[in-house]
Formats: sequence, structure tokens, C-alpha cells
Amino acid sequence: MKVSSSNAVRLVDIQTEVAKDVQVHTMHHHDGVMKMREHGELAIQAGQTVDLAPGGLHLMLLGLKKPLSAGENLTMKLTFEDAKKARNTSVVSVLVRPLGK
Ligand SMILES: [Cu+2]
Repeated sequence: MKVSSSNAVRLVDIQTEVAKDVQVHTMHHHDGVMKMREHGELAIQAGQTVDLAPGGLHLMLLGLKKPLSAGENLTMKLTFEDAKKARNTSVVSVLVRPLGK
């Protein structure tokens, strides 16, 4: 999934019906092993496109309410906030991809 914005915004909230929580994660190498950790709020600069995908920055669903299969599409509600604290919500359809692929 690619997220872009014409003005500088922060991704402050992500919601989906199928999970209790959604976090932005980042992958990093540690002693030759790929690990991930929570990235925290995602900041997008004006005109920047951020690519969210396995192997890099990705969205991680926590506390799944039902099993998901790869290839399935999920609806997510993303809330962005700009420097003036104005909020903007967009609903996106996201493709489920297998972990670690
Ligand atoms: Cu993750």
C-alpha cells in the first residue's frame, strides 16, 4: 500500500473491523535476523509517498477477531492529522499479504 499526501501529515489512527489494534512496524536486521518493531506515528512529508509493504514499513494487525487469508481485501480507516491539527479520514482497501514474504 502506498500512502501519499500533498501536505505534511501524521498518520494518527488506523482502524479495521477485523483487529483490535493496528500498528505501523518497521523491519530491521539484527545479527542477520530480520526483526520488527513498532515504528510509532507515521509522518508523511508534503508530496512524499510512503510505501507500506512486507520487508519494510508495514501495517501489523494485532488481536485478530477472525483468521485472515492472504489475498483477502480488508477495509481500513486511516486518520491523518496536519500541522494545524485538522483531521482527515480516508477509507482504503488493503490486500492481506503473508508474513515475511
Ligand atoms: Cu510487524
